[in-house]
Amino acid sequence: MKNILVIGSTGQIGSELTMLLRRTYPNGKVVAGYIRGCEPQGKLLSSGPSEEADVCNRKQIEDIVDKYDIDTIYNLAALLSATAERLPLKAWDIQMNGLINVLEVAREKKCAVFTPSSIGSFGPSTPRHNTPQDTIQRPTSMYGVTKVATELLSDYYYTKYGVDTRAVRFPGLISYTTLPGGGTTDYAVEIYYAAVQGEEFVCPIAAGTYMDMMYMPDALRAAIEIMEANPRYLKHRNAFNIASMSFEPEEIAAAIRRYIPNFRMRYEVDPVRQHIADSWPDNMDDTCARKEWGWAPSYDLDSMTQDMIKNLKIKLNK
Ligand code: AKB
Repeated sequence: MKNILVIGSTGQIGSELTMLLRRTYPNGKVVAGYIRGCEPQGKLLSSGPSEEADVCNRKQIEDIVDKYDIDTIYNLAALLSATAERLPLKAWDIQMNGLINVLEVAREKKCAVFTPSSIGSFGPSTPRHNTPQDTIQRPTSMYGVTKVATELLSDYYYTKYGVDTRAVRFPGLISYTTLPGGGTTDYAVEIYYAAVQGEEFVCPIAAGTYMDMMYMPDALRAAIEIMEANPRYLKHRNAFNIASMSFEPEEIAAAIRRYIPNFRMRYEVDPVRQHIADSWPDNMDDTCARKEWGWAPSYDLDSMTQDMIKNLKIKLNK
């Protein structure tokens, strides 16, 4: 049995992860933590408990951990990369002061913690191709700064206090359930909505810009598998490179045209997002995740495209 608190349960990852955790641990309690203004709706609300859980409010987190006898915290509260460039101090507050709150509660109450890192934790001096697990991490965005610090602080709490912290470096995540918002990789979600609605897509990322991407079912599985992994085999903890596909805008557009032949795309490059994308790797090497806990993705660009289009047609009545 597991009792889990998901902080940020109504966001892009949280809305799906909370539901999957409830299915995976039917005898446990999976609490959907939310902030005011982002309350859970529909199945997320009706399928289990929910509580206001502002990551910046340590007492709130502590009370929920006590009330539900929580043993694992998924801390998904974060401003994504482009938003964090606009609101750097708010990003710092949520990502760093929030993380300290979670780690302190976890230390006192003996909880395991998953706080995701990202391809954003790398920077322009990182090797671009086959980016190794252990390498230079000198990001130039505020999002990246907070993600490297998240990795370091999470490892610190493990080595200093024995808090069971583990995580992955997520690529850009693609899903049809909840939109991301404020990320550099969001274009790879928005492009499918435009294609299914028969609209021309205006791409904010320049042709030729490769970034690691992943379909949400693989990302959710990774988030659960890393927390279930046998600690004896973990040489790393915060955080593992995980990869499944890397593409640039022309390649995803071509994948969509195999199913929607008249799909059109033009470019209006957003300088903020492009600057961030140019500082991130083209593709990561995930050998350590494969070796240490058996990570393997199931989706590639074509199978993801088929599934995205099929499900968006249902969702958007097309
Ligand atoms: C973003 O684009 O900011 C995120 C990420 C890759 O971490 N999707």
